[in-house]
Amino acid sequence: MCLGNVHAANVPVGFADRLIATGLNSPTSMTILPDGRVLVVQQNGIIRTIKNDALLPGNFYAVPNVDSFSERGCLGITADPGFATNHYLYIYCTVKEGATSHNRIFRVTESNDVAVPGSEQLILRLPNVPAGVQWHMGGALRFGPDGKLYVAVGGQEDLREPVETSNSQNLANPFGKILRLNPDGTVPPDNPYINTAGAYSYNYNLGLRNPFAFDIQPGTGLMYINDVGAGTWEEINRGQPAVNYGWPAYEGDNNDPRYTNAVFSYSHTTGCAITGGAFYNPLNTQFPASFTGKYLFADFCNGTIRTLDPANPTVAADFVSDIANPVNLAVAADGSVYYLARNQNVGDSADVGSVSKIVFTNSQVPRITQSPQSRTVFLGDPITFTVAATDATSIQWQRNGVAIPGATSTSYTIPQTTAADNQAIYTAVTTNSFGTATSAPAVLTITSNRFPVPSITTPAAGAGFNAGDTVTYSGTATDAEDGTLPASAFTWRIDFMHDTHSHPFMAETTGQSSGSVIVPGFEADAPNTWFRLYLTVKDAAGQAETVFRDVYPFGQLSELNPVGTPRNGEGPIELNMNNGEAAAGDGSTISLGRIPYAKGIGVHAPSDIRYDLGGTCTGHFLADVGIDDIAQGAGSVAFQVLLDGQVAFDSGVMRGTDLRKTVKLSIAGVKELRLLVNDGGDGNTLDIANWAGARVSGCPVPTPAPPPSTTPPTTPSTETPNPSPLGAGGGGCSMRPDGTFDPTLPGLILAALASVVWRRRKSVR
Ligand SMILES: [Ca+2]
Ligand SMILES: [Ca+2]
Ligand SMILES: [Ca+2]
Repeated sequence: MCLGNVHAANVPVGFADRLIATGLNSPTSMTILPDGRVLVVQQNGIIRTIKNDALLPGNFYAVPNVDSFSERGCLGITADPGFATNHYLYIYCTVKEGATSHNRIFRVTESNDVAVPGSEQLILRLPNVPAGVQWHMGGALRFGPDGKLYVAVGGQEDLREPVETSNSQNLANPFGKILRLNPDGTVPPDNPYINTAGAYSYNYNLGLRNPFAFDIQPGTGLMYINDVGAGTWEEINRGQPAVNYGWPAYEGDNNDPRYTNAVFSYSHTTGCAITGGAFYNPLNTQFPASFTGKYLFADFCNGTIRTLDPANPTVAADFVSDIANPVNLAVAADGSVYYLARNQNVGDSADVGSVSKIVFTNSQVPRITQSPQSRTVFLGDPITFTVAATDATSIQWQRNGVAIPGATSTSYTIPQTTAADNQAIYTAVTTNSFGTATSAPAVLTITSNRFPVPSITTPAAGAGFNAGDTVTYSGTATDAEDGTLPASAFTWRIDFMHDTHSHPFMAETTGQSSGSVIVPGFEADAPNTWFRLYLTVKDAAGQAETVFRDVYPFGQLSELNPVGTPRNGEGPIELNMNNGEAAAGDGSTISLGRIPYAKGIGVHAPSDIRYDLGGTCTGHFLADVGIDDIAQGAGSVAFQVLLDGQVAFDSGVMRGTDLRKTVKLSIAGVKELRLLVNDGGDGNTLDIANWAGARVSGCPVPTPAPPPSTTPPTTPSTETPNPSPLGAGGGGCSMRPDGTFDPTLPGLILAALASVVWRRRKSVR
């Protein structure tokens, strides 16, 4: 198991980030008790106790019959305001009941750091999760100053339904709402919709998509709700009774008087999923006074905690960065701030969740932002340790506590390891005029056991899929000591990827060298989506190696032959790269708002491309459009999509500084797809435009187009060590791409949070 890759977050001068607990399996939420104990909820229903900042062995509670498929599971916890005397805790979980599942709020009673056996009391059972829905469960719980229990419930729809039929706009159900209930589960008689015919009587407001977190400010009762967006905007909404926040009519601000705008929202150029939220109003203030009363919120994708001032919520201030997938925040009574991180860019285990806390030390010694990692290497191979620190004026590496002469830079390399290096401990001591800070120790393990060599056979590199397909995966593994490894050595996992984050699709499956999985009867409703298949093999000595393969949906435009010769403003159009300059194949990875796209069409205005779809497709044309980041904010273009000669999409003038726009058009029965880009009316300097992630869905499997002059960027072979942070694991945690791999892709993020929408394809299954 690989637990080592938690690194310190980047905190401001005077603060410190302290790792409290590791090895948590997909944690989702936590609550801090008045005495400082922390209860951490895992998605699988296991709840753990942290006491005196140490993770206790054993469970606080194991919730029975939890359904933790995809985003379902245990998602929220809060303590009763009278916890000191009644010891009540309220928990939100998806629970199986026969063939159906539903979310429920229940209560357990704590005693001696565990839940009293048999103390579980059902508070409120929500209606069944609609059949097949896997995302947007919500789950956060908080008590208000009125003594009522507030519950955030997700829309429980995977797709963006029409307003008229959406759950979030339907008062008859609890989905996409904040609920308000008495702690015993009865309905408060002053609830806002209590006299509305047909309304679900617990509803407090409506029009939310996936309110994954919210908090209520001590003293003022101000409620801020974090609503995870679909493709463009993350919102913080002020929680009020009988207010409609507008999903799915709108995402982000609008001028429609029926809906209430967020108090603060941010686009997907600065994040992708708003997660934890907490007001800084602790019993004992520890942080500087400027923090008091601020709202702290986290973003899963960009790894930040920022602060928002409720008195002036137009701009958020930076606070903490470089957290690996924060999912939850909580303020302790002593004024420190705890956060849960998933850390799942490691890629080979779900057991890598961690709890850390941020404290104010008022110290100005250097801050270690990344400690060297423990590593296992083969005898004689080189090894490099690295450290990152801020405000350090010098660095000195130590081996077993003794300074290494000349080792004074941020990295330290042993060109050829020897047996004497086994179990040596390496640290980096950083110094400035205020004092020193020493990194966490890294242990070097020297092995004469060769790493196993996994290889994915199917899907083959370049293979695609359609919704409803049965996809077979298989692989082989050899090992220098063990020979061919048996099926028991294999572990498979599949993530569904979107932009720079991912969703779990197939959980880790051990013990088979091949298997199959059915791609559900949905078609991706967003560009830049694919599946990533991981194969991890372990040799007899337990040494593991992981490889992965990306598998894209069929219908990528880069695999379709255009009709005739496309028009392009500089050189030929480019496949799976931006236009670059006039030469064929000289582009780089398509990038919009720093999001990379492995697929798509790169053009330069003016451009005109036509495709013959033959009238046989039933799905959509999907693309993200914008000027490539390579233009560094320059350029101006307008995109148009013509379907059988009719303008179906017109972006208007888009400049290099504008956000990308997502195009989704029905192409049922459409014969000709035509993609036009003009120069925006001001000439075509740096008009490097992308049809990023462009593809057509619901089409017969296309005939691949041979792209002789526009081969994709060179990909490392399966024998090449992964240069990305993915490969930075400790002993037994290295990972390499198998087949197609874009070395510019950032570390993947395993998300339990949907910010992508799928469309269920009614015609399949
Ligand atoms: Ca071996
Ligand atoms: Ca070019
Ligand atoms: Ca222009």
